[in-house]
Amino acid sequence: MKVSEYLKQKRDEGPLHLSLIDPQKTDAGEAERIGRELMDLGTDAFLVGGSLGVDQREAEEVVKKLKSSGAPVIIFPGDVNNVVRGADAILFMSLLNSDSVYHIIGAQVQGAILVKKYHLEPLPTGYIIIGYGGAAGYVGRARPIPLDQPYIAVAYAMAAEMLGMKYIYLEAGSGSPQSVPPEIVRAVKKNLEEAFLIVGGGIRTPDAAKLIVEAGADMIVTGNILEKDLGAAKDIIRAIKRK
Ligand code: 1GP
Repeated sequence: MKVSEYLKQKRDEGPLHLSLIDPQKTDAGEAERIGRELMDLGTDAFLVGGSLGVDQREAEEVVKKLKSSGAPVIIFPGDVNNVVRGADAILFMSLLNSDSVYHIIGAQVQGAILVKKYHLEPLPTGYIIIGYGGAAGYVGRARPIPLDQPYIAVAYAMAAEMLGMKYIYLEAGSGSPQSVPPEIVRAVKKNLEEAFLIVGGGIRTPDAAKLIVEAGADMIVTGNILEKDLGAAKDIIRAIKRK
């Protein structure tokens, strides 16, 4: 089954949890262990990627180990060096609020040939950085949307969907002190037709995760917390699946 079909089916059942593994921080052995545990905890898919220092060979190993868990593995590229063999799909994304043409369309032009060559299913994604932004915001030369300006985020998300993007990713930045405010999630969701709404960055507690899915997120992404505390990840997954 295509990953896009799988995500659609899952969305009909309720909000999804995506586990982000950064190959620069987590080696293949650890990815295999964490991957198995996360599957038992009910995660729906794995994202693999990072903003800095991703080694292609290591990333390929991480992908391979996560694949053995049985859940779809989706590349979440910080740059072209994240496009590796063996994954099922890729968030083929444009960092819409970047000031750099490279992050809006340059890297995608570089990566498209590899995506085809490696038989990765492209999931067309508008990536929008909100507030803190973290490494993704810094490296991607983003002009992050202020937390008190939901309508700027809405306008970006609408433009992305009108351009044909099927996934809208609101990113607060990995390790952000504050996750994307539910008011922004709600305003964006209200103005989308069919696109999936993905929200990530700084989600560390079940309450924060619950507020974000109640505001309309179809999928939430957690990264940091998985490396620090799988117990917390379990509570987050439970909280959103109970909705
Ligand atoms: C970052 O949205 C993801 O791209 C996840 O962020 O590491 O803060 O969970 P955290």
